[in-house]
Amino acid sequence: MAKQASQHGLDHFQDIRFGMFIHWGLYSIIAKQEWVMHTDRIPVSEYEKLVPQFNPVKFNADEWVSIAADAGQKYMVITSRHHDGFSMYNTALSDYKVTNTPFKRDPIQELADAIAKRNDVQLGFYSSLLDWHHPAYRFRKESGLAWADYLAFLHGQVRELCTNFGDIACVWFDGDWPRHAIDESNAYFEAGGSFEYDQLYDLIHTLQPNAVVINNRHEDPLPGEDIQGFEQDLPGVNTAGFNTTTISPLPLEVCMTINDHWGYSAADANTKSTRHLVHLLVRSASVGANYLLNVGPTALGEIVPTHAARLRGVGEWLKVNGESVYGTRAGAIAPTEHTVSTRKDDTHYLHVLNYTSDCVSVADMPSGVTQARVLHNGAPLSLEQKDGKTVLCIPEAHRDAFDTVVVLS
Ligand code: FHN
Repeated sequence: MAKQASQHGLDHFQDIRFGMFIHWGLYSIIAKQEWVMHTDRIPVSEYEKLVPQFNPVKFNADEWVSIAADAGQKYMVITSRHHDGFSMYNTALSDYKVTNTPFKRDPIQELADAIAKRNDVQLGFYSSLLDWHHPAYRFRKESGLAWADYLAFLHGQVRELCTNFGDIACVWFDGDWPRHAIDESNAYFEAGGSFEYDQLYDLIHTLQPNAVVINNRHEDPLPGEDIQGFEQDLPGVNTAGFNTTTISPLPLEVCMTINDHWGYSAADANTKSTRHLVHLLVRSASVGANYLLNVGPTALGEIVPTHAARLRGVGEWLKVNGESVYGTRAGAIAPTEHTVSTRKDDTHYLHVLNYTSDCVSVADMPSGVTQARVLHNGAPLSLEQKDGKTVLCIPEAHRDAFDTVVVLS
């Protein structure tokens, strides 16, 4: 039987609820998102010309970690290597890496060091299963290499990620999508191989027993995966067009972009409002899912100021209302268009997201609830029974602009 993360790791991952996703790499220079090598059909030899241009002189690991911490994000998942095959840390397994750019520094090591100075954020790694650059992935005929060489590289990098940076939160795989393979991702089918997930996952669970494994396959989870992930949609919803609507009993995670792209895209000004981000966070929490919210830093190494400001806005809300998110599990009160709920044992948190009128009626109030108060100021609210429902009226003075949390106990 495949190993899983420790129970402590699984519980902890669910307790922390909110993370920062970071897509950062050579593609940030072109500023047309992380798939630009594929969408613009850039040959490897041309794309490699970005290497001597990468010099993110404004990168400051302490600042990135403090933005995440201010936002209330408890983990950061950064692209150690995206589909373009460029490693963003000083891997011993490739020369195609950040330390061979004019920047010379290892930003992931710097993030790990910045995180080690504090105790409120953890590091996790995105690792791409497909690789548009590695000679053993797409270019076996030309290079004379075998699929086994690619596996040795992939597994070797995962070993590095699990040994070089202290305790990590997760390893987050991407690039194996059985239901919609692209040309380049077919390379491993052609090789007749597999990613040898059993060994890969066992490696992680042995080296980092508390780290969780997520594989963004848009499919039911495989043995050894600890979390089921959903991309750009809440669990069970499929507006993005590639998510499975089947929800497994595993803990869940929703990943989303703060605008419309993962990697930096200069033309994308469609940043989600702080209010909407709070709603997506609590809607995720209400169905038992973490919310991993992506930013795509610039080629100079900055988190876009508007993105940082929106994140900090979420953090302001969490400073007062965090009790209704961290350490909670899926709510017992069914969600409606305007309300969702989270739960910690016998305490229920009703999140009032929109006011169509002054009062909210709850059809399925959990038995035993006799008291209600507003979380941010402690104001008591009365619970009235009407037509078989519990009605709560929230005076305007007690409302929060994003989400008024009512504690029901
Ligand atoms: O192809 C990637 C994409 O670039 C990005 O990394 C997202 C993040 O979930 N995952 C893939 C698409 O499913």
